[in-house]
Amino acid sequence: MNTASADKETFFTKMALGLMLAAITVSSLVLGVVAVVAMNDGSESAAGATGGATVVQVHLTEFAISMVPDTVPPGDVVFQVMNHGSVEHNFSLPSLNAKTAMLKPGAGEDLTVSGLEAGDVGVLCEVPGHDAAGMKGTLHVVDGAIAASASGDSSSGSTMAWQQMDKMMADVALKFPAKTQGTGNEELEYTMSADGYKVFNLVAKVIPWEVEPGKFVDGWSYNGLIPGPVIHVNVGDKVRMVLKNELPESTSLHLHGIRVPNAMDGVDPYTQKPIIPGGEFTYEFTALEPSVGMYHSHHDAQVQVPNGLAGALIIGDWKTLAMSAARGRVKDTDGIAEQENMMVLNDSGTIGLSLNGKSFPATTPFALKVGESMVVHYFNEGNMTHPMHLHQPSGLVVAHDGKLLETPFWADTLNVAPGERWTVVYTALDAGVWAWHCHILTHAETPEGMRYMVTALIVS
Ligand SMILES: [Cu+2]
Repeated sequence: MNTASADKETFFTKMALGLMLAAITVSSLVLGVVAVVAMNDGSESAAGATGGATVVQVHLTEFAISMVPDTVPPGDVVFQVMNHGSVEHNFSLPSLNAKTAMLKPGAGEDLTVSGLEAGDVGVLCEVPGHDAAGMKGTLHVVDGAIAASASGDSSSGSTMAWQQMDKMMADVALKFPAKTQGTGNEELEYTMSADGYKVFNLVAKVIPWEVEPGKFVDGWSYNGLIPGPVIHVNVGDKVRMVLKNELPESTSLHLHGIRVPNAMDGVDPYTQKPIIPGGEFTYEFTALEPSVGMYHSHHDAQVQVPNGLAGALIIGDWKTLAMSAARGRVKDTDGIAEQENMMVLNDSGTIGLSLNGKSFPATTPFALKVGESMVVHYFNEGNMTHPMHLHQPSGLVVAHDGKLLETPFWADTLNVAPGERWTVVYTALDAGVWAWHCHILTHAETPEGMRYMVTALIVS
């Protein structure tokens, strides 16, 4: 391990321990902040403007464009563009008629734009569909903005001084868990109908959703939540889901991984007509077997699902089911998990790279005591496979797509492909704050620090 990553690991641990203290008193958080600022005192010497062009580091990934800095002074700008993704991308400023060539994964190009004037400049990737999936942004050209110079004096050869980078990373990390409006995955209450159905009411509507602190996007929600509310039912239950459409376009609802009559499969126009704006549709089925399912749109789904129209539907008591599959293999003696948690993955649309509808530092941490276990259901509602990694403890994978495995297996990093569900038992062995993130590194870190698909498990 090189020194830089070792330092970062140490720092994260310090930050996270600070976080635990912060849970006890607010004043300890303040002390923690003071301590970290003191620790990063060297940051005052971060590179500033020394004349010449401003350098902006541009990172292209699926499906995001990160620019550091994204606010520059008027004048000349050199965009150092790198494709960190796994498919071809380019970087274009359409209003200025400037763009790079199509860049293969791992390729880069410097793009110089002269005489930028104050104002906002839109940027995007020109591969069809990539801007709609999230590869767009805005460069702010502001009089008096601090420039990082192309002829900068960083001894590392990097255009961003390491002190500046460390400070940015610490600033972001210290905000975790940042409070934002709205939390997905709330349990949905039902009413009993006279004919013996558990009735769940859903309303699909577009809402402002705070995906990270201060960043509001148009979220496509069920009941104002992203992910949508969690629905729990028992084997044998008669289930009725009434969906009202308040979206600007038609929709439908598919019960992914749940055994239902064909007429309830939610695939318009085959099994039903689209639910038009203002319309309503009732889905009915009997819960025949234990399942880890998801309900999501099946109409204009490549827009509606990543924009937020997805939620978890669980049939059966998985705190017991999962632990019975893990019996004798995890150090939990009472046979019932203390928690059941949802981990909904997304990478596209207006929500973008996120865990349970939030991007770090707005993600919600999880907490266990030593000896306790949690059952985690991963759901991938995005367009890419995400290798999900919990630093410690490692997990016992007990079910795939809602079916118990004949041979559960251990994994500390688990690929979750689009549409898949994996159920994992994590038992807490050692106290501490354990990072929990997607291991496609561009889904977890940027030059400004941790972002996107990162949260933590706090073990006390
Ligand atoms: Cu990922």
